[in-house]
Amino acid sequence: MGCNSSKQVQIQSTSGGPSNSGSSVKDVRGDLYVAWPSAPCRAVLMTCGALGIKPNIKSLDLFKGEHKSAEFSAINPMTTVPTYVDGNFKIWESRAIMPYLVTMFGGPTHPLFPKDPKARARVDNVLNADQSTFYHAIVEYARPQLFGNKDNVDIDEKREEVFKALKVLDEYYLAEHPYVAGSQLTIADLSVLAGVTFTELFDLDLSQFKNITTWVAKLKKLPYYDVCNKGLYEFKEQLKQKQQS
Ligand SMILES: N[C@@H](CCC(=O)N[C@@H](CS)C(=O)NCC(=O)O)C(=O)O
Repeated sequence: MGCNSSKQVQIQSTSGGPSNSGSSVKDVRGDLYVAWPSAPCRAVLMTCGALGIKPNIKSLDLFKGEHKSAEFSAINPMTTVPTYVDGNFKIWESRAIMPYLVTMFGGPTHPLFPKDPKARARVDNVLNADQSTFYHAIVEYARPQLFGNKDNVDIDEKREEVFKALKVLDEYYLAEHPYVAGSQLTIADLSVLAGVTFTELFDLDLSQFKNITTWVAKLKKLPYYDVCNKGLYEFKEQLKQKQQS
């Protein structure tokens, strides 16, 4: 998501996040920088929700260029969210943050990121496939629609690429077992779920993918889903209002 601005912005801590799910949640160390609609950020927020933890959430508005501030650039030179900071320890890339949070706060054998080498390899397989294929196709489809230059892009072609990627998810990963990496919920599900739900901004019809739609419906019942994904639906509403005005 590109949004350039050299504006200096004071980063604020915000309320909200996984603690609003109603279940008991433990405050944990570290600052988690997020933009609420962002898929990788929602994946990390859902990981916090699944672990029942709440770091200090710091919210950035990418459309106001808050991630380009001197303060945030000094933390993460790539100026991307999510970013997690605990003292001198700074980490970005959602698929690195999620395993870190699980092992740090859930322990080395937590089922969200299983310790068994084969089970872990399957989770890593999906996380990497998400980065390179599933979410990649979704971002390529979404970006021109959100940030302009739509005229130079064949959106139908981009949509077909999304369908091609999701067909593999549907006919291989989710045909074999109820969760993307096996019989249990893992961070791979949360990562892929955040990307797949991003397509809701465009009302993309995924009904041809029966396994995906069943899996999405099941995961949307997770007790922390609503609070961790509210930013997506608020953003969708803003886009709708913009289109109508
Ligand atoms: N692969 C990264 C992607 C991070 C990313 O690109 N985040 C977007 C928000 S969805 C962002 O920070 N964009 C700001 C920019 O590119 O300037 C991850 O999974 O964390």
